[in-house]
Amino acid sequence: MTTAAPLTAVVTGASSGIGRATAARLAADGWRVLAVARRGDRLAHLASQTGCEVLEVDVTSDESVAALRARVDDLFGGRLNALVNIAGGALGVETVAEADLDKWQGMYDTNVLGAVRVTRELLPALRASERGDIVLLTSTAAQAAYEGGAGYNAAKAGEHMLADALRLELNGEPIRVIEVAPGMVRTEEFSLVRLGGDRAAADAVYDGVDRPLTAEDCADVIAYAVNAPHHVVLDLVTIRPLAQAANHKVARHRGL
Ligand code: 8X3
Repeated sequence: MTTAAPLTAVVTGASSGIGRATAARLAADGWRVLAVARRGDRLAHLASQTGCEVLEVDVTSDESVAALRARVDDLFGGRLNALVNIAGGALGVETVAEADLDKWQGMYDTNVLGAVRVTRELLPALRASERGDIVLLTSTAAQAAYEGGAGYNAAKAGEHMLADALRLELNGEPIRVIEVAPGMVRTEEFSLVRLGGDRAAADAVYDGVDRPLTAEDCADVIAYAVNAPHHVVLDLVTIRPLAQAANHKVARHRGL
């Protein structure tokens, strides 16, 4: 009796939050996972805890992403079943009038160009597997603007359009394009990074909210999508905590 070879995945942004949780979850589900991010110390910890293979990769660098492709060729024989694009995030909450263009550039570079760069480089390996998935982690910020959000709204809306165009371009090929758009997720770093390391401001984002989503909640949805029979495509999944009806409509309980 032959045993089917494990499915293979690359997860970007795997040093923390949703990327880390997704890499760990897919490894626990029996996938061979190459978890990539910029921070080698965190990757080493992930590897020791989960058995994921790891590689330091900067999605904003052509050279670094070419090295990722070489590693996929070595490790997986050039056949990749899932590319999970998580690297990205938000920088700042300035209004358009106060826009910090370096932050806007940074968000475009990681969320949009980073995802394009990695996807373009790994598409041959996804094709070669004949059972490919491209997951793009966008956000509800791609669906509705909010004050102070324009830079992040624009970057995530750009990534959403990347997903939609790619799905059309790959129609007829055995590659699913899956967009997962979370609302309020409490992770160790998302708000802290966005708010420049201001811990009190980061904690206030979740103040009084009953159970914001966790990184593991999002990893569950991604795992469901990539483990589903391959003719079933969750092309866009929006996930919010029960307490959040829309970006601006969040039930908060204070002092109860
Ligand atoms: C996170 C959702 O509301 O902070 O991607 O933009 S929000």
